[in-house]
Amino acid sequence: MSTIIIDGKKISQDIKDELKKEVEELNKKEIYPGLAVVLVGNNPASKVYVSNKKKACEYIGIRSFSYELPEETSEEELLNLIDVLNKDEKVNGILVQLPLPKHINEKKILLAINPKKDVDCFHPYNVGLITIGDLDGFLPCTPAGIIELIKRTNIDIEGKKCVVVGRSNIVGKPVSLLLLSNNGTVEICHSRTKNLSGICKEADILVAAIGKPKFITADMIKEGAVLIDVGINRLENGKLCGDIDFENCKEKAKAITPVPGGVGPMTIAMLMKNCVKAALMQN
Ligand code: BQF
Repeated sequence: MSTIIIDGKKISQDIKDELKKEVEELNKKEIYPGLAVVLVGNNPASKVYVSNKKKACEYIGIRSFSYELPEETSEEELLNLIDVLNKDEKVNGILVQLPLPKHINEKKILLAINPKKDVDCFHPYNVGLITIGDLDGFLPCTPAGIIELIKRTNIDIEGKKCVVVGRSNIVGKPVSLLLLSNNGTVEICHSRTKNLSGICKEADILVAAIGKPKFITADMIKEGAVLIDVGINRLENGKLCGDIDFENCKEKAKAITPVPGGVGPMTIAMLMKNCVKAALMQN
């Protein structure tokens, strides 16, 4: 059997086309979804991500309001902007691009965003809803994108042994919760895990969100495993590579996501989905 290369670019395009139609219908009812995109500083990767998000808004027909603030912006200034956006009825979703400059307390900023406009699903209230298994509100973008990739490839999660490598608040922890809500049996591994290799080798579904290029090698995976690569690492030659050694693992896997063009585009598509949901909830 040949390996399925999970085409995140194609699947995200399908989702964006579905959303485009939905927004056309909303427009007929005079509902115009709007997203505020806030970027502080000059992180080159953040600039690319923000540009990807604005382009997706434009494609779908979501209004985007862009705020590009200098690196020296104070925490108070940013909090003031969030306060204005929280009160602005044209703004259904507020996205503050992470990471923020070191002099700004990220936690304080995320707490200030109105949970009803928290399209990244980073506010503790929304994280709490995910934790108690209430998936009716916003879903965290990268984790939701991963679930969508798996489902749209017709892979069952129920009863499967899912191993998540990485425990970040943005990916590792929330994707574990979503896999659990989908009746997966979930094990979370991290830098202090003993026998990481042995645990990975038991996974039917392996999610790699470590941040180390080609960390997962063929000897660490089970024959026929589904491999989801969240890593975006830039190599010295300028090329992007994932946390999974793609060439080395792909023969052994049942399905695998590429980098780029796997999970990344899905993150954007699910953000757009949250924006449309925000507009619906607020109207
Ligand atoms: C692709 C992100 C780490 C930290 C903060 C498409 C994106 C990436 C890759 C993208 C990411 C990663 C985003 C591809 C947004 C995903 O073709 O493979 C899109 O724009 N992402 C972010 O906003 O913040 C991050 C990763």
